[in-house]
Order: sequence, then structure tokens, then C-alpha cells
Amino acid sequence: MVASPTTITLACLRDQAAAAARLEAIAQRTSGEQIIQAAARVDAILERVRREGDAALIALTEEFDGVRPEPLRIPQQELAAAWEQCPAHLRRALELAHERILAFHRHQRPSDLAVTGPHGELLGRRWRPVERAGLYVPGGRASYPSTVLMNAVPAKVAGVGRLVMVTPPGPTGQPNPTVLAAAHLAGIEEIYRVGGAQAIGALAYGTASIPRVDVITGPGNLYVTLAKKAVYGQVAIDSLAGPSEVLVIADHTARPEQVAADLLAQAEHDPLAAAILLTTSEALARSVPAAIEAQLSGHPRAAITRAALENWGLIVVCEDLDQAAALSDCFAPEHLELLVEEPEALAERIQHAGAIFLGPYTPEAVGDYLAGPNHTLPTSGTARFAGALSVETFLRHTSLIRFNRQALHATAEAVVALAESEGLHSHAESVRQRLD
Ligand code: HSO
Ligand code: ZN
Repeated sequence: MVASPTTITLACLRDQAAAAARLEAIAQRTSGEQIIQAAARVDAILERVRREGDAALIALTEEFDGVRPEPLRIPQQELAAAWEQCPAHLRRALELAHERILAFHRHQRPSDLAVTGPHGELLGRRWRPVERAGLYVPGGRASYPSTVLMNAVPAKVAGVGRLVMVTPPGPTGQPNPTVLAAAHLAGIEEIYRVGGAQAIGALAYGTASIPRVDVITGPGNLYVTLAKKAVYGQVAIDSLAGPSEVLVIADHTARPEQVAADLLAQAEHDPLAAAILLTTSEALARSVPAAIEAQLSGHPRAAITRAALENWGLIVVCEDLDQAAALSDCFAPEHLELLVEEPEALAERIQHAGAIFLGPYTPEAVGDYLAGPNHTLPTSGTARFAGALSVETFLRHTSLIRFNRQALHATAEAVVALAESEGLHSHAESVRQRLD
């Protein structure tokens, strides 16, 4: 145990078993009683949207957001005006981010497959975009223009025909103006002022105003996430996003101020955000808490940030980088920063992470905004089986099969044998009917 010189009770562990247990508790931080209660409320909201359509959206928005969302759809000229009114330096920043995200996602377009089988038959796979996609953008504290770009760009690159965005109105009735500006830049024309579980219900079932979509993406609070989970199957969803997390692996070459800033950059998102440091340097482990404290003084989001660090902050001193990599893999972090002498070599040893940021010049923030890869990443250990939001999220593939006479004759006996073994007479007959 290394004593923390700060008011922040960053648990600082040396004991690897204790560290693993603490990491497990951090990974589980959002499961519990609260979810069961929220899920029941979400079901009631979804049912109401399904029954009452637009009337439910208007009534629920008045109830939860305190404004009547009329008109429900934001007029086109308001989107253009939001772009015009956006300060020039911010417009340039959005344009740079948009360009870079677009360029990277264009490389993601998958190729169709056309394979020739042993008898000259065609076996293929063809990608097509979904017809309609729904993009959820949160309001309030987590209303991020960058998230608009990260969701809209892959949908556009995929070639989605109709892109519908929903976002809750602020107290004035207007959503966040920079969110609207980013939507305009990304070419989104259809935006409705509705948020929460009711917005997810509208996208899943359709109402008189809002079309039913094929896939819903975008982060949201617990209600939004539970609503996405509930409508999955009716529509596809990107993932069930939990609160954000970063895990930093650092050695003696890392600068404590930079490590502190990177941990704070995650913690400032949400009181439930997690920020973890695994280090081979005891000196670093000792100096980071003070650097955190220094950067927290006068911090505009100090309350959120402190809450996150107090509950979900952790520093672990590891024997070596292998041990750090193994602990990191157990956690399967959304964001993994490698602030070590040889980041590429360490990245090779990592199995599970949403995104890996290599070396001292790659703070997570560059990936959050404009590096190019998507910032919508698997959280809460789901990096074990999931990856970033991508162009494929908005595509689906169709198999293509064309047998010729020779291929059918060559395989007929096997098909008939399999069909008969399954007791499916007409399956066998459909092949026999085609033999000479
Ligand atoms: N780190 C967040 C994304 C974000 N950061 C948006 C700033 N704005 C979750 O990956
Ligand atoms: Zn961030």
C-alpha cells in the first residue's frame, strides 16, 4: 500500500489479488437494484409510446424535459443557422474532425466476397446498408458534438438512406447548438427534439412523425440504455454503453502530470467513470495523486471528477509489464493508454481493449475528437467480445449462391443423405427433381 498524500482516496495497491478483486468491483459498478427499478419504468414508457405515438412523446417530453417539443422536428433553417452561428474557430475544429473521421471510416468499407467453389459454383457475400438508422444524442452533461460526428459519419459512409437523429430539448426548447451545428456538418437533416426511453421507443416502433428505423446507435443514460436493450430484436442496436473508463499502463518513462491529466480526462465525464493506473514505477504511483490534486484545484468539473476518482479510481503497482498486461486484460478496458518505453511491444501482448493509445503523444483526447477511429467503444468488459462502432454497424451482408449443373450433380448424394437423416423428404426431392 502506498499512502496517498491527497484527499482523494485512490486505492493504491501492490497486492495483485486485491488489485484484481478491486478491478472486478469497478467493472461491475453499474449493476444492481437501481437497474431493476429503472427497467420497469422504461417498459412502461415504451408501452405508452407504442400505444399513443406522438402524443406520448409530447407529454413525456413536457414531463421530463419541462418543455413542449413543438414542432417535434427541428426546421431545416434552424440547423443551417446553428452552423452559421457557431464560432469560426469551432467550425474549423469540427471540419477537421469530420474530415479525419470520414477519411478513416472510408477505409473500413468491407469488400464483397465472390468465391468459386470446386465445381465452378459461385459462393458470395454482398454488403448493403440498412435503409434507416436512428442516432441518439444525449442532452445535458453528456451532449457532445463529437458524438454526433462519430455516429453520423459511419452511417453516411455505409450509405444509409435515411438518418434520423433524436435529442432532448434543453430548457429553452432548443437542443445544444453545437450538437445541431455538428449534425448540419455531417449532413443530418432530420432531427427530432425528444430524448430518453421515449425517443428510443419512437425509433423502434415508429410514430406518425418519426419513422421506425433498422438500427439505433448512440450513447445515453441508464434509461436510454435499458430502452435500447428492451427494443433489441425489433431493431438492431450498436451496443449497451456503460460509463466511460480508461486504464493507463505506465513505466518509469511516464510523466506524472500527463498521467494525472489523462486519468482526470476520463473522470470528468461522469461520477461513474473509472480511471485506473497500472504502473511498474513506485515513484510514479507516489507522485500521480499529488499531480491529480494540483490539477483539480479550480477544476470546473471538480465535483464530478472527484466523485469518480474517489469511487472508481485505482493505482496498482505491478512487478512488470506482463503482470500489468494480464490485469488489464481481466478488466478489458474501453480505453487503454500505453505510456511505456516500447508501446508497440506491449500492445502486442494485450488481448482485450476497445482502443489502445500508444506512446506519450497520444492522449485519449485525440481519439475522442479527431484521430479518426471511432470513439464509441465497448465498456464494462464488453471489449472481450465487441469492438468500436464502425461502418459495418450500418451494413448487413447477404449470402449469394449459384450452383451449376455440375456442382449440383457432384453434391446431390450428400444433400439427399443429409436431408433424409433429418427426415425432410422434400428437401431431398428438390434436389432429385433437378438430376437428369
Ligand atoms: N471519452 C468519451 C468520448 C468523448 N470524450 C466525447 C469527449 N467527448 C467516451 O469514449
Ligand atoms: Zn472523453
